[in-house]
Amino acid sequence: MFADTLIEKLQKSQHLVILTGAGVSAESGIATFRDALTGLWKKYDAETLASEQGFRADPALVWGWYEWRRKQVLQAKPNPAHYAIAQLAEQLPKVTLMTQNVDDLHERAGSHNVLHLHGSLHQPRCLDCDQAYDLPKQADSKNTSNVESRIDPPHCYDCDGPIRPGVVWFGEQLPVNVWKLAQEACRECDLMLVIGTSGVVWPVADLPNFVNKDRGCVVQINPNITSLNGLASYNLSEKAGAILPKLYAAAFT
Ligand code: BV8
Ligand code: ZN
Repeated sequence: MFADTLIEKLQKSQHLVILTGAGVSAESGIATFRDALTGLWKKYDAETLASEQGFRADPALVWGWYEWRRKQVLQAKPNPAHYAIAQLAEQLPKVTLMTQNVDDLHERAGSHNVLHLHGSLHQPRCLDCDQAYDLPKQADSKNTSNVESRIDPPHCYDCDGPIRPGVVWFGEQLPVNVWKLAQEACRECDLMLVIGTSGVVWPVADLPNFVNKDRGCVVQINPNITSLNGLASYNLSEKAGAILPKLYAAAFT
């Protein structure tokens, strides 16, 4: 099933980087970013809704979309891919897990210190003063139906500004410290697994290029071809939830 060289590299890794995208949560029933544009939102494109301009233009439309997505996440469970990733971190001396996903499924599968390159659905904050806002654990009751709907965002306790999702929108800079840590980890690692990302969004799409060509090796896990296929030394064209437990078993049991 796997090349001996790949298994050996995984077993001997002194610093493994794992970069995940929406594909790792797909088998938990979380729509990937582009698929998430259904219903009320299907006539919009992701870059419009996932932007400050989009939010300012229609806060209820954008907040409703994020509440719908947050409800999906609250009802979802980690899948075997998330658990296999958490197990790898227990087996190896150093694993840096970085994700483009705004869900908390890695954490709920037992992963720690996850670098959220594009923020999180669970850290909303004030658009005007940046003050954090505590969302109720369950998604907005008005949005219990399956029909996607507009929801007026709550307002800041301090300045009454509108509360925005705690994600990195298009046109926004990634969290500076998280980005720095991600670049450093990719430069230093001896092996990088890139799992379930289309590699179209920058600057994250550039991270595999930071891996040292002599010392490092990039492995892609994605049932589809992406822009990374040329760069990766191994392309495992399988679903993450199916192949990661097998890869873990081949290397560590
Ligand atoms: C910035 C949070 C500057 C929000 C997200 C032209 C060229 C280059 C760059 C640009 C350009 N025009 C504009 C830009 C910049 C822009 C960009 O990259 N645009 C793209 C569309 C071209 N980038 C930005 O704006 C970034 N910021 O550049 O700031 C700056 C600098 C300094 C100071 C100020 C400003 C910010 C980008 C972050 C955007 N936020 N998410 C939210 O979630 O709502 S990005 C969002 O889309 C996701 O996080 C994800 O990263 C990305 C893609 O989403 P998906 O396609 O759903 O997911 P993914 O890519 O992960 O693909 C799914 C994959 O899974 C597929 O390949 C599929 O085959 C695979 N799969 C499916 N099932 C499975 C599977 N794999 C394994 N197993 C399975 N079962
Ligand atoms: Zn405020």
